[in-house]
Amino acid sequence: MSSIVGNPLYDAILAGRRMGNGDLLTTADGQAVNDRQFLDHAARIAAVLDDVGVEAGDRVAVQVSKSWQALALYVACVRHGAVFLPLNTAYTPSELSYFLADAEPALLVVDPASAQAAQVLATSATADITVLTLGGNDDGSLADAARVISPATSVQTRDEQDIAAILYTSGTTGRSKGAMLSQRNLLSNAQTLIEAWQFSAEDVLLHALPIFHTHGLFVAGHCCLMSGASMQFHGGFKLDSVIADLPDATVMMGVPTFYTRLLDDARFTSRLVAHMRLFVSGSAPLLAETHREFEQRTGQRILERYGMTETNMNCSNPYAGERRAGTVGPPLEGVEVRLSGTDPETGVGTLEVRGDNVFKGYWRMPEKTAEELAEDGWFLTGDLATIDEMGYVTIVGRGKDLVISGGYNIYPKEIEVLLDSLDGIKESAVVGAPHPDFGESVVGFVVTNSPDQSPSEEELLAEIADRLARFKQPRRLFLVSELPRNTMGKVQKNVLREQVADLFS
Ligand code: MLC
Ligand code: AMP
Repeated sequence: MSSIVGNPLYDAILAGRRMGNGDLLTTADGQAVNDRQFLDHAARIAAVLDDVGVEAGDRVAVQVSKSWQALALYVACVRHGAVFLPLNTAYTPSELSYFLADAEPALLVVDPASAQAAQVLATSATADITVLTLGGNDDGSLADAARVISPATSVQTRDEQDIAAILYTSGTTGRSKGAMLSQRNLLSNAQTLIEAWQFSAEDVLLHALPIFHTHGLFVAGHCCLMSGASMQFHGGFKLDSVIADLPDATVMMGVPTFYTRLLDDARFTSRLVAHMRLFVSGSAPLLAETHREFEQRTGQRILERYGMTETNMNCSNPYAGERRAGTVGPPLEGVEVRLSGTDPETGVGTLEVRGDNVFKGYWRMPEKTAEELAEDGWFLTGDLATIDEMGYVTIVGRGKDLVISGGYNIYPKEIEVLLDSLDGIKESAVVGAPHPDFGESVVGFVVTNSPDQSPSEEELLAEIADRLARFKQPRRLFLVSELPRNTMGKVQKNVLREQVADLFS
């Protein structure tokens, strides 16, 4: 395979910034950050990385509030050749300890408020982990060090096959897997999306997604960084701030919850978004009904696309052609798709994808990698789909036991393992129930050892509260005498899903 030397990902970011007008972003509270400031800050952080002994290929685990300095930390890692490992800010210390043990980062960066807990975890880890802090207001030890250090002058050479990031994704076994993404994976997908969605230096993207996942960091972040576009950089999705900024934006990317929340607000009108050229939705299914309501209200059709942490973006409805509600469009340029195990009656099969976008495997899990990523490059997504004669892909369900709540993936197995480990619990089953705001929400069924002395729903929820990120915690737990099983003894989750189909409506 041919390789380009230099530092392809960093070079593409630099080239992208040269195309712009010098402005990178404005924060929701009005701070303007230009390209020079941003790149200088990234070079300073790169110097700090060097100073604390981070070497090319070392992992840098980051669990910090969203800020432009946190984005600069990502770019600093790319520049320095370190492997960026972002973590959801909702993860509890017990979840964090797993990632530290598995990834063995050289550096852990956390919010100042979490410094003490992080130091305890780092001290008890087998790897030698330095802890630095970075707060949402550019406070903390990393921020202080970056302010006084001289910016790095050299850029680490990287091969495009080198790993640039590891993003953890939960799995059906309950153990999170680190998806290794190379410079090539990230760069090729960013270039494809910029072309497909016609990004230019004229664009202003309203960025309200978290930057610890593919959607906010690579899809939204790279499209702007590499095209010269600028961003309205929000700390999170706050309806009032989003509505205040929309008139000056040209593009917004979001999970379906963003769009349903906007539609629930009377201030969201066609006039408000007259200046917008593109709304993109992904990470979870967008209801065809939301798509239609959106068009009726604004006159604009949402562009739905489909991706995964392991693959970046695979399919997208066309920018110029027909955007079909309920479908995720044809494969993107350079991405191949096919179905396996197709049911001849329904045409539904398991979707497989192949292309430069597909990851290099799971960190230190060769068996798991071999199960899902074939040697010839085809990756088994676990999503069930149909493909029509025009090549449009429709995701009709999931072969994997997964709940997607507000765009966050939650694997029931992880919650079941935790519930089963509690005193007095015999077994449990966790399913997703339809939810008007989050699309799906987590609900659990629990069988206790002794019905006479069983813990209450509240007690059980309290017991898991500090061991599981809030978004993964069941919104309801039902104590039942047994779980429905088929003749093979397998829990019938479809029966449980039916029982809670109207729970949140
Ligand atoms: C927050 N909470 C959630 C939640 N987000 N619960 C379930 N599901 C979620 N997604 C909880 C909080 O803990 C809190 O609980 C309450 O909900 C409100 O908290 P909040 O901080 O006010 O959250 P809110 O602003 O409502 O957040 C909702 C959201 C956010 C939709 C804005 O979850 C979000 O930004 N989601 C985007 C996820 C994303 O980027 N996914 C991309 C993955 S990449 P309580 O009870 O304490 O009040 C990927 C690949 C691809 O999938 O294709 O893109
Ligand atoms: P993650 O593991 O967080 O990267 O989430 C990837 C999963 O999100 C995919 O395997 C799909 O199940 C789901 N997903 C992403 N985009 C869409 C979409 N547009 N429609 C339906 N499901 C989606």
